[in-house]
Amino acid sequence: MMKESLVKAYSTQANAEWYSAYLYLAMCSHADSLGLKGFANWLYVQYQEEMAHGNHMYQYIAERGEKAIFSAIEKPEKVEWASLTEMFEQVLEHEQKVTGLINDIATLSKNENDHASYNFIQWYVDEQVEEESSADEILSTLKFVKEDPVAVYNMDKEFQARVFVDPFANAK
Ligand code: OFO
Repeated sequence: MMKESLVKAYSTQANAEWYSAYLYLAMCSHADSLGLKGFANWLYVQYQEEMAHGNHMYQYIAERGEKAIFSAIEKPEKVEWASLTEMFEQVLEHEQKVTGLINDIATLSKNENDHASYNFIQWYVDEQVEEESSADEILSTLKFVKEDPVAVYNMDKEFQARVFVDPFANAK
């Protein structure tokens, strides 16, 4: 059993994770339309990770014997980006925003004296450090090379190797 405030907060966050997935899928589609298969692949893996984050949160609510609250998933605020730099600026900004949401949930879980939820959310706290760091690294590289075509080509090749690994595979 969970307090109502936590059921609401975790349901809202599951929705936010699924929205993140949707946003990255829109970015994937944009990269694909530019012929950047590696960037598209990187963003598709990002989409898969966000779906897993949302699903895992949903499963946690169910495991605690509660019913998740469902609401509409917003459409991505953008489907076109003027440059890769602009796109990755949005990735970083988005992840920073999500970090704030996760921190709020950690604080709420603690204030509600729900140690299981506080423990559960720590995985997401750590994940956000990694998410911000990888977005920042890509953004810095894009800025450094000023989107030089050869550098972008090499990045694109490198990003083709990224594969989705279900972070919760052992938890099922
Ligand atoms: Fe769910 O990790 Fe990004 O947002």
